[in-house]
Amino acid sequence: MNIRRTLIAASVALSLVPALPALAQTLKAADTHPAGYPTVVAVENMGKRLEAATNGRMKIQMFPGAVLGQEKETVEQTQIGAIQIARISLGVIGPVVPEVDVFNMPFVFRDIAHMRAVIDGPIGDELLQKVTDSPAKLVGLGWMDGGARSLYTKKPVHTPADLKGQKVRMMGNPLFVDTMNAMGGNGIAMSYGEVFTALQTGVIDGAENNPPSYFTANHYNTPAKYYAQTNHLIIPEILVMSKVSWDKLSPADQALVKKSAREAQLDQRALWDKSVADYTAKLKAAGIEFIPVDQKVFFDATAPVRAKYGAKFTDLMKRIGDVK
Ligand code: GTR
Repeated sequence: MNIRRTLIAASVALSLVPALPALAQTLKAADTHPAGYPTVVAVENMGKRLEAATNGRMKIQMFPGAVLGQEKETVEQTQIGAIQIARISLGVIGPVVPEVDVFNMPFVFRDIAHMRAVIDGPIGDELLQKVTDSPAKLVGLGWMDGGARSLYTKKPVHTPADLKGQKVRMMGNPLFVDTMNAMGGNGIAMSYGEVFTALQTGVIDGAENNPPSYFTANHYNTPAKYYAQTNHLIIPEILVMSKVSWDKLSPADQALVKKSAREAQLDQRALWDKSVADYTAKLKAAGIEFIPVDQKVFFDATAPVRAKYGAKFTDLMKRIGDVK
C-alpha cells in the first residue's frame, strides 16, 4: 500500500516537472596551431555560428597553440570528454581508428583537388561515419584541408638517394615511418611540439609538412632550409567530437553541430588557400629554397607502403581513384 502510494506520488511529481530547457553548452576545442591559423579561425567561426543559431546557448571556446597538449594527448582527452572538439591531423587518428588510414597513405590522392572531391563526397561521409561507429568514443564531425606535405631538410633533396642516412621526423603513425623509409630516409616518429628543438640540435635532419605549418611552427628558422616539393602526403585534417559530450546533446543540437562543422569545412578551405599562398611567399622571402622534384620517383618508391597498408582497402582505393 505504502509503496503504491509512493509510486503514485512520484508519478504525479514527475508530471509536474516542466520540460527541461535545452542545456547551455560551452564546447572546449583544441588545436595545435597558433591563433590566426586557418583551422583555428574556422573553428572559432563555427562557434560564432552556433552561438547565433542558439541565441548564445551554445558556444565554442578555442584553445589554440597546443595549450591542451600535443595531438595524441588531445585525442585522448577528447575520448574521455575532457575536451569536446579536437581539430587534428587524420594521421594521428590512424592508430585509434585504423580504417581511416586509407586517406593517410602516400600519394593516395592525385592532387589537392582530388582530395577535396573525395572528402566532400560520399567517401568522405563514410570515413567520418567509420570514426563515429568505431569503439574510439569519437564522433567524426567534418574535414578540413591540410594541403600537401613536402620535405624540408638540411641538405638539398632531389631523389630518394639524397635522403640516405637522413633522419626525418614523421607524425606518430607507423604508416608514416614506413613511408619515409621507403622514400629513402630514416623515419622518426615525434610529436609536432618537439620538432623545432630536434631540428636545431641536430637530433633530426629534416621533417615534412605544408608551407603554413613549416612557417608558423618556425621550423624554417632552423638548418632545414631546403624544401623539396615531393607532395608525398595529402592528409586531410579532421574535426572530431567527444562521444561522451555528443551523447549529452539533444538530437536538434547534434544536427546543428554537424551542420556548422560542414560550413566550417568550406570556410576553412578559403582561408587555407590564402594561407598557403601567403606562407609560401614568406618562406621564399626568408631565403628557403623550393626544389622542384620528379614526384613520380617518390610515388614509385612508396609503392610497397600502399601495397602493405592498402591491401585491406582495395575496393575503397579503386573508388577513390575513380573520383574525378
Ligand atoms: C600539420 C597539421 C597538424 C599536425 C602537424 C604535424 O600540418 O595541421 O594537425 O598534424 O602537421 O606534423 O604534427
